[in-house]
Amino acid sequence: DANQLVKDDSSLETIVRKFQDSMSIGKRHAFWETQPVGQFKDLGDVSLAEGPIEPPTPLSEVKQEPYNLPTQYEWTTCDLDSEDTCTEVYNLLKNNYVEDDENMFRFNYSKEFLRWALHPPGYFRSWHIGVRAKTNKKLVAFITGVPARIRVRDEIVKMAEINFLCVHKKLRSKRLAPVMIKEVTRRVHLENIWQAAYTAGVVLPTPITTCQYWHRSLNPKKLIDVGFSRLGARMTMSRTIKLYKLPDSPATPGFRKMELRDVPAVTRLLRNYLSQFVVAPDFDENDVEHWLLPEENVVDSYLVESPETHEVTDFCSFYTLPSSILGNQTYSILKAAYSYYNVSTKTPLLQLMNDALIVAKQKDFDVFNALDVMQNESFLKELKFGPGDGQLHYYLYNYRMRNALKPSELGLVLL
Ligand code: MYA
Repeated sequence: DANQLVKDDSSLETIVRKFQDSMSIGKRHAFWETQPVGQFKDLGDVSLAEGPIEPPTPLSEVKQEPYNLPTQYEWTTCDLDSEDTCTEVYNLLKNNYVEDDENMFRFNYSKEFLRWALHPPGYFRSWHIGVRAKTNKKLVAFITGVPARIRVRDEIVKMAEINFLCVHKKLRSKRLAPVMIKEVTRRVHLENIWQAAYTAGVVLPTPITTCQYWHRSLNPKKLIDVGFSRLGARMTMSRTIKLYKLPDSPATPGFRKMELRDVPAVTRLLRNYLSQFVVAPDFDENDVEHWLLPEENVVDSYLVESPETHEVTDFCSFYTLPSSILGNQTYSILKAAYSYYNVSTKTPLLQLMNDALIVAKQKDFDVFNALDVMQNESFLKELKFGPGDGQLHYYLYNYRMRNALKPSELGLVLL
């Protein structure tokens, strides 16, 4: 391949990772073995029905007091509308959240992004949970949930989407994470919700599917300079730059930014599109307005409005998630766009996504990332995405799937 991504699926690494993942199936999980999740030992057991693992309990039987933390720590509910609290959360994540395997990059979610991600329609402030040190009140851990309706086959299930689990680097491996997970579970139960969806880079009991990240270089020189990718065999820098060059503006007539007035049409388009996947969100107009209406430096959405009929026929979107570059003299931030929801009915998906790459390049993103979910496989190779080394496992809590899904059967993107 011309521009090998170091975060890349070169075959030896893949073999090693697959081996490690297969070994983790036999690992003990002192916490997860106690939870209502699909267990590895049940894989392939056809006698187990699909659906909830445990029934709901009466709300009066849900534990009313928070779980106990080690005595030096206390619970806090984080109000992201408070500039100070939002800054504390931002800094905790900026310094302690997810890194790649080689510790070269760390997610750097912006404050605007965090507010957007945590304030969808019907959100509960009580699900934005922090832990502080009692002595100096420093925020040392975080976990969040937001409500969502997720369809699994033909059932619409009220769920919590769990995200931003983070324990300060100095407090790792002290079994704080299980307490945080139990506490968010308790607070979700108090709202009479009994299922959850989440993703993680680690293998836990038991993924409903395992997806792969693909990366499309927009600024190959910078990506190579910071070690995100490397020059392919028999490639020069100038040939590489030429390879990834894109037109200056989108090609599809009627391609434009989504506006508030488009919410009904986009909702119809998206609902119809998502109905083909086994697991997908059940978006209504309020959800679409929140999750897909463009917001500067958070989410971008474009659509194709037919110049003749003014019908909205196609839609594409991506969200903005920069990463800190750890230990580079020249660059400190990698600007990454992540493919979100895309729907094509008239414009071929390949052409639509090429236009998405063009606008992402115009907006100065360095790389465009996409998972192999939904119909993404149909454009990844042609549009010069390369496979990454990042695996993303999808999970459901208290909902058993009989079999794992293919990534292409999944219609859900979590942030
Ligand atoms: S995924 C992003 C997770 N965050 C990071 O990777 C940031 C960097 N890492 C950290 O901050 C820490 O390493 C974390 C673990 C906090 C991840 N999901 O306290 P420990 C299990 C679930 O000693 P630490 C995201 O945000 C691990 O297998 N479990 O470990 C979605 C072990 O259990 P077991 C995880 O390293 C989160 C136990 O924790 C994860 O200090 C979804 C060890 O605890 C993980 N990513 O802290 C959460 N990593 O012995 C589940 C480790 O059994 C939600 N563990 O193997 C479930 C649904 C809840 C709601 C239900 C409502 C009904």
